[in-house]
Amino acid sequence: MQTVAEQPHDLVALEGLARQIRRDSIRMIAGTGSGHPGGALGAAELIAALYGAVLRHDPRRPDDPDRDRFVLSNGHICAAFYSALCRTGYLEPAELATFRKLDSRLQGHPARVDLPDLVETSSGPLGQGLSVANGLALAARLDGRNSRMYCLVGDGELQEGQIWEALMAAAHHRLGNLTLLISDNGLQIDGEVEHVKRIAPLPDKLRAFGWRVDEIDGHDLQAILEVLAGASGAAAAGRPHAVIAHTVMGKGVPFMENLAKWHGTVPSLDEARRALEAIGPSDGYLDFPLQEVEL
Ligand SMILES: Cc1ncc(C[n+]2csc(CCOP(=O)(O)OP(=O)(O)O)c2C)c(N)n1
Ligand SMILES: [Mg+2]
Repeated sequence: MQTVAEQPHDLVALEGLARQIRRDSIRMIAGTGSGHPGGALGAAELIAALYGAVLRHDPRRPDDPDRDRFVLSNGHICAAFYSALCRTGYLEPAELATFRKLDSRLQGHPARVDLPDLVETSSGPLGQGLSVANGLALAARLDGRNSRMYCLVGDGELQEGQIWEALMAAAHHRLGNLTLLISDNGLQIDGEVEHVKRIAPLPDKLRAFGWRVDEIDGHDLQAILEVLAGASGAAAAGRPHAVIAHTVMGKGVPFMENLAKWHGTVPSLDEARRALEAIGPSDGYLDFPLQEVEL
C-alpha cells in the first residue's frame, strides 16, 4: 500500500465525495427524522480526505490487520462517516436509508458490534476515542505493523478529562503513528465552546503536552492532504500529531452555518430540500433511495 505522500490525488474527486457526504447526511437525517447535521456537514472534507485519499485501506479486505485505522470519537456526526463508508465501497447505498432505525446496523452512534472492523470502537460517550486510538497505536508498534491511527474529535469534546489523560499517554509512549484531528468549529450542543468551558489556548496546550501541532482550514482539501502527508513522514518519529482543523458547523448550507442549533436539530422536509439545493448535485454519484419521504 502507498503512503498518502506517494499517492496522486484528484482534488475534484474529493470535492465530489465531500459534496455527496453532505447530501447523504441531510437525506439520512431528514429521512429518518433524527440525527446531528451540523457536525456532519462540517467534517465532510476531513472525512472525504481520509476515506478518499489518506487511509491505506481496502474495502475488499476490511479486516486487513495492516490497515490504517479511523476512530470516530465524536460519534454523533456518524451520518458523514456512514456515507463515506458507503461511497468508498464498504456499504450498499440502500442501507443508508436505514439510518437510526430499529435493527439497523447504522445506529445514531456507531456500534462496533454492528459493523466490526469498520467501526474501530463504539462511540457516543464523548472523550473516549483518543484512548482507544492510543491502544491501537501501541498495539501496532508491538506487532511491528506500520499502520497509522487517525482519531477525530470535536472541540467541545476536548472538555472531557479523559482526553487530557490520553494526550499525556500518547506523548509518554511516543506514539508517532497517531494523528488527532480536531474539528474546531467553536460550537457545541449548548452554544459557544468559549462560554461553556474554555479550551483555549489550544495549540499551546497541545504543544505543552508534547504533541506536534498544525492548524489548517478544515474545508481546504489541499491543506488537509498536505498536513496529513507530513504526519507520516520521517519528522513524525516519536511524537503524536495534532491537527486543529478550523471548521464551520453546518458548512455548505447557508442557513445552518455557524449556528449551534444545528448541532442536533433535524431539518424539516422543506429545509432539507433547500439544503440539498444549496449543496448541489455531485457528479458521478446517485442519491440512495428513500421510500418514506420525497427528498
Ligand atoms: C461524556 C458525554 N457528555 C456529554 C455528552 C452530550 N453531548 C453530545 S454532543 C455534545 C457537544 C459536543 O461538542 P463538539 O464536540 O464541539 O461537537 P459539535 O457540536 O461541534 O458537533 C455533548 C455535550 C456526550 N455525548 N457524552
Ligand atoms: Mg464543536
